[in-house]
Amino acid sequence: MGAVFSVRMRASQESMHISGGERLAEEERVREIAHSLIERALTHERGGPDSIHLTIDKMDRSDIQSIAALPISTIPVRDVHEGYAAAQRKLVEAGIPSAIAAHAIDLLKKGPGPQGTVMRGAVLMDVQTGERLEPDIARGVRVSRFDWKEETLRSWMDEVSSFGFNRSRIWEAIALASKVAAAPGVLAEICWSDDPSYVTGYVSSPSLGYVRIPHLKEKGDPVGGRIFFVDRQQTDISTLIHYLEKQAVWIDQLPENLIIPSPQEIAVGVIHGTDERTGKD
Ligand code: WAQ
Ligand code: MG
Repeated sequence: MGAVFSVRMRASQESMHISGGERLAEEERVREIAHSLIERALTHERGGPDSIHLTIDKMDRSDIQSIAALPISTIPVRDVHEGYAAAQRKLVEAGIPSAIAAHAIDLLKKGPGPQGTVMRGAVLMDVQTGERLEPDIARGVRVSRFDWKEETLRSWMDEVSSFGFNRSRIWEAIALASKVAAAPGVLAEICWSDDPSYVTGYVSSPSLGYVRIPHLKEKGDPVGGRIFFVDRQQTDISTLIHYLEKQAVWIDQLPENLIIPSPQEIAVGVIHGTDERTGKD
């Protein structure tokens, strides 16, 4: 067996975040994956980059943790008002105090970076106080060194393709959310894209799984981000950041019920937006 490498890309324009990507690659796939990330950086709808960073690090195979993917469900909302209400409800179900959940949704709406900008990484929010715990509030904490095992992704694709979920944007987000949900001390996550054309977001947690919400912003809005809700009684911040940034994680198991559907949900389950992640975002 060859080596495993972490392949990471970030692209920016006048130090503003444009796009990024994180993968784990078996040695023979490093070139192909690096190529697809560079293609993404050069063709992103947020704009042309003036700087692209590609970082490739060899990993120690025996240090890679294994986890299962979160199961998917979709809440059938018709517009952003229903979308925010659904996100709020799900965060409360995941144990986030109502006021903190509302504060988090407001923060993503206005842009979590300084002066309403987008961040390259995520906000860490204290679930007790709503305080921000990430060391750099312009950058945030970037989750890295995670990916699907190739054969696990292939079986996942086979099972979800009839729902239209077999798209790179979705499997990348599920991989990230699964790593985050497995972090000690993280109770839940909320996310929507900063890509102007992509309006579906999600709330996730170990008990909820990955809950898609088809409208969390209006089309054309270039603001988005991620917030991880942290219980400081369960973890210290530097241990958590080390796990999120440095601990390599394979998604190599599927959950028992991969999709948690309702007939109503299946009807709207075929997703808004048509992009494929490779190359485009
Ligand atoms: N670690 C931490 N934060 C990140 C990371 C990362 N690896 N990647 C992105 N972010 C943050 C960053 O602030 C971005 O501005 C923001 O998230 C949005 O990133 O249909 O496409 O890659 O089920 O634009 C979710 C719904 C799509 C998919 C999310 O996010 C579906 C998406 P994007
Ligand atoms: Mg984006």
